[in-house]
Amino acid sequence: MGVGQVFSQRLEGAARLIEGRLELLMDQLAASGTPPRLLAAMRHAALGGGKRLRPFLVLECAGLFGVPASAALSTAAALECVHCYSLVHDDLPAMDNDALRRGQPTVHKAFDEWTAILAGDGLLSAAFWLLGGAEAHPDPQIRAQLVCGLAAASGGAGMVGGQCLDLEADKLRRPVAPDLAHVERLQAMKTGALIRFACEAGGLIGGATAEQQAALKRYGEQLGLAFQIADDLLDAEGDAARLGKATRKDRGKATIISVAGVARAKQWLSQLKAEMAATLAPLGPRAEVLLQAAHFVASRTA
Ligand code: GRG
Repeated sequence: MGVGQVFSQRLEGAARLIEGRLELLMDQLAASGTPPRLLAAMRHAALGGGKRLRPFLVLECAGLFGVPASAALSTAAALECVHCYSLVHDDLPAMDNDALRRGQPTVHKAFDEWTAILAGDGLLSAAFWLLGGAEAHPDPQIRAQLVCGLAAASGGAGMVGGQCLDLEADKLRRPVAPDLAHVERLQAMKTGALIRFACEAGGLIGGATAEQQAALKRYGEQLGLAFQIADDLLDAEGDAARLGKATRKDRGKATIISVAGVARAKQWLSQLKAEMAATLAPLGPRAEVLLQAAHFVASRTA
């Protein structure tokens, strides 16, 4: 079997596992009294497709240290809950105002705005419920580190802050200077922080040494940047039907493409792939699938 096939199988396997855990989560939420309308909207957001890249990274990075997928599944599901909540809120009319996500109507289109806001809130809370529970890790100190790490990655100095920087230029008609450092910082917060944390979380669960943890963090940062460059290229050049969401949404925005141009962005992606290979080398042959993930992210078409 080719290495690329190994990666595809592992990504599909991770998606199946994570979807099983998310199904169970929905059952747990139903049993604990979540109103049916809210639950239906949360299911629409969390179980309506998606590549499941972030949970895959948690499972693979924990797997580097011999951790079975079952022992990293709660953390992986928590991260996916945060990601799905961010997509629901990002799609709202007050933010990006999108009608299509993962090839389906966005949550506020399938339900309505107030339900979509609450579904996002419910998913964010569910993430921390998952991480705080004993199933996430037997050691409460590790659980506390996972909780704090996800809060930091998703909060004001992470994803939410990045979203704010992105929107304020647009909504407050405050055009930002086309400055690569600004765009890189914004993207590292908005998209990069969760991807980086997925890798770090795997290391935390697996008991990585400080050096191994630093390598996972570095890889996560490089992968997050590659993901964003690829996302910008897809917005500029991709096909909406294949992507299952609108394209050409970035026109007029400060993005890596608008600042650096398509040719330089593509060159940067190749450079990042080489850098990720060097970052992963000390983690040994088990990290080969993570390198394949880097190639997948850099050359993805959906
Ligand atoms: C609303 C707090 C808040 C944050 C929103 C993640 C995000 C921040 C906005 C999403 C807008 C967007 C398209 C960002 C570009 C990168 C990105 C997160 C793409 C979607 O992630 P994928 O490709 O999606 O992993 P799937 O559907 O595969 O899970």
